[in-house]
Amino acid sequence: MPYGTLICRTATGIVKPLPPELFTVHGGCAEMRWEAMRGAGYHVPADRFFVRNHTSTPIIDAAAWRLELHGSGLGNPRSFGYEDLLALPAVTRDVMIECAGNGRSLFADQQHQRVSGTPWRLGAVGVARWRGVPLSTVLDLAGILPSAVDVMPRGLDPRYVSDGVDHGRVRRPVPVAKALDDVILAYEMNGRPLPPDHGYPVRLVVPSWIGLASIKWVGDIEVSASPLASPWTTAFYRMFGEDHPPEGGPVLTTGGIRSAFELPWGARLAAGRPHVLHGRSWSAGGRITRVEVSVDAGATWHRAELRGSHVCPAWTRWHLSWNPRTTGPHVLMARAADETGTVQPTRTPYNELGYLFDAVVRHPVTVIHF
Ligand SMILES: Nc1nc2c(c(=O)[nH]1)N[C@H]1C(S)=C(S)[C@@H](COP(=O)(O)O)O[C@H]1N2
Ligand SMILES: [Mo]
Repeated sequence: MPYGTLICRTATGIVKPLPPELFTVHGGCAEMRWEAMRGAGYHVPADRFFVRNHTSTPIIDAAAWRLELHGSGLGNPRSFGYEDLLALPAVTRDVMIECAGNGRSLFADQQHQRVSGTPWRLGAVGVARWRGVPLSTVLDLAGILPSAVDVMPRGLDPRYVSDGVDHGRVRRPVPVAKALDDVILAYEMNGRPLPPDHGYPVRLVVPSWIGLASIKWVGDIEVSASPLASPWTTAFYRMFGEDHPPEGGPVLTTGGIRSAFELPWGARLAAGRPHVLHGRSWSAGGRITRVEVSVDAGATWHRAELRGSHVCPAWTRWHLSWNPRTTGPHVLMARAADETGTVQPTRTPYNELGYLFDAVVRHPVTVIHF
């Protein structure tokens, strides 16, 4: 293993505790329970931030770790140690990371369609306050050339082998324009060094793009004067299926628009008294401008009250009060609109790998006698 990397040896391959009140475990991945955000503040605390690993969390010694920059797009290829990065001017930013497959299980639940991949409900998303060095700073120090077109970071976690095919280490190119724009090489999450599961010692944070682009445990970055590809831009993270070209649709970049209630799935609420329904909405396209809530499966809609700064690329909190009178099963729905005029649709077009489910989610609750 390079740089003294050890691989964590728990059943899930995840280091942090995964208590059932905070997480639903899917194999080597852990989904945040939305009720864990009730009263938790704007940022997702590290103890409940979702984990999406292709293999398992590596334990890396920051003192021995190096970030190698190499490739035909650099005039001054070089490497950086952890302390070198800490010494460079830092930026701090609230950024959401969301898996492209977030909401995947809803293709089956709501649209009766079969898709493959981790069956996330809506908890493969989180906002944290990230601190680190702009990727552009490091690329400038490595003498990025005008001819550079793609920048490909690669993780130090084990090679990803699926169905007997070795895809190598997790990596995915980002075009130079995005890499120089707002990408961060982050070493802190919510004011503390990154936890092992979230990329310690250093990960990329790529605002507004699907979570995969935010490569964890980055060990090297290739900067190339010719276009780069990886299985994560050819075999995965494209739209496949009947309505898409045989080689797949365009490589996925930005995420979608979604909403979630800070309630358990199947929550029980007492009849005859007011409840405040809390939730969050987000869109990679821009600020959230409106959220409507339905408590009767979409028959009528009410404007929710938005709270705080309506930032992008993070989320907006909202609430609405509800006084349920009739007992029995109810369906709650939240529908967000963003500043570009995009509104959550009632259906998401099918794709085989179940990416970017953006339709309004039908959240079941039961109203009980109190
Ligand atoms: N090296 C590496 N980086 C990675 C991954 C991985 O398995 N290995 N998973 C990606 C995916 S698909 C997502 S959604 C995000 C999840 O980040 P998190 O585990 O910190 O929530 O990390 C991305 N970066
Ligand atoms: Mo992901």
